[in-house]
Amino acid sequence: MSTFDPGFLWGAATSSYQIEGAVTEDGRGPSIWDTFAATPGAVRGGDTGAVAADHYHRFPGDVALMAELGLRAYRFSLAWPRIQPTGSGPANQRGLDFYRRLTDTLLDHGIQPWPTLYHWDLPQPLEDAGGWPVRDTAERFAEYAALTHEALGDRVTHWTTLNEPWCSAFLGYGTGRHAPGRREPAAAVRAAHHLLLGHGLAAEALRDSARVGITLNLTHVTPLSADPADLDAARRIDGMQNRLFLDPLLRGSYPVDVLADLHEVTAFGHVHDGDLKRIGALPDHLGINYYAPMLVAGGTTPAQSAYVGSPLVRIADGGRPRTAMGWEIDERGLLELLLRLRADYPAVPLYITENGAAFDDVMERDGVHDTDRIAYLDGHLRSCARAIGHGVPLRGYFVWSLLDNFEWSFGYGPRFGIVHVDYATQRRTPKDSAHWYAEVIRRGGL
Ligand code: PNW
Repeated sequence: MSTFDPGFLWGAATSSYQIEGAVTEDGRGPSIWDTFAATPGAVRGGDTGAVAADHYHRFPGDVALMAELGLRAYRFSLAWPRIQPTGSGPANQRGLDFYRRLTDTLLDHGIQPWPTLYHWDLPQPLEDAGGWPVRDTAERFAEYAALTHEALGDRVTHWTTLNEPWCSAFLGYGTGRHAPGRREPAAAVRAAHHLLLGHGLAAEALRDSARVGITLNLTHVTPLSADPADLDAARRIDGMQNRLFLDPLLRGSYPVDVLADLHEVTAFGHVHDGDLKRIGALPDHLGINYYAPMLVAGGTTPAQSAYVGSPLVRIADGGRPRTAMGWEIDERGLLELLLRLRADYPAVPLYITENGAAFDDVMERDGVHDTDRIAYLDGHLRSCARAIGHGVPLRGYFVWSLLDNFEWSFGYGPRFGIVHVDYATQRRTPKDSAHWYAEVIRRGGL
């Protein structure tokens, strides 16, 4: 007996800049990731998304492959600079046509399209005007959402506004490890708010005829010990990684302890009256990207980190095996996270919109024998099943990723795909995990 009900949505995920390539075709404008990847030292090996997995040209074959695997849904993102090359003004029809063809092909194969409006490829002109730290970017985002909805609304039932605003804000404007590569703590906090506001405004533009959600990268945080410094570190990291986003979205307010932690960084003067009401209109679903838990401790030497306002925290070693990203493998964190969401927040339908593991060429025998990935996915799906058994409203699961792809500042080294991509020939080969996942879907569970 499987705990997954027959309507459980089984899918796989990708994002535009990581797989499409064709960055100058059909009127696409430059995004902050084109600019960032071209900056010496920003991406390992000088890799860029200029060609990536060439999905822009190969999407019909890729969709046929999804159908062979039996996927019920495909989560992908729309490249804003294909649709509005400069980030504002009328829609570029050739850009929209690509997504019309993609969604039509998916629907022809019985696969539900799950588009995300923003997976990090901000049109460069909007960054030149200040980027997410500037309020106007949220307004531009809502306009883009409305244009896109007009063009694709007849084909799409479930929209996601943003992917992982934490990364956009704190890796993009805090540590500078992601585009646009700025290291300005106060700007990062403003960016987080304007991303949330952009979500709220976009949701208003989409909601009349569709379901609208947002995807967060959440984790389960544990203190290293019961030492007060470790407990405080755990509270802070949970605050910045989880509650800074969950609370405004699901409770309509920022967590007061996090505002206090950030007091030295910014006084939150950028939050206008009425913003939290718009942000806090409950989403129709919440997407969760989960990869690893975090074990944290209080530190003594201040360190520059993504956790703005909390320089005295450090990430401890949990002693578990790690993936090629250096992330510890522990599926118990996913179960704890899901139970915590049920306990602390209103019950909105949940979807795991990303979960998966990266290995490199050495770890994956002949590129396709990925036993470790199967073990990772199996363990995490067991956590999902247990959470459902405890009454968590989990409605679907998307593997990250369908294809090996451009892993941001790590370039093409780490491979997350259940399908291997030979970048020299663009040949796709399903790995053992793809066959295993197809069987899970066919059986409707483990
Ligand atoms: C997510 N971190 O990114 C993204 O949504 C995907 O595009 C990406 O490929 C995937 O996870 C694997 O990395 C993250 O440093 C990138 O904490 C970095 C972090 C978290 C998520």
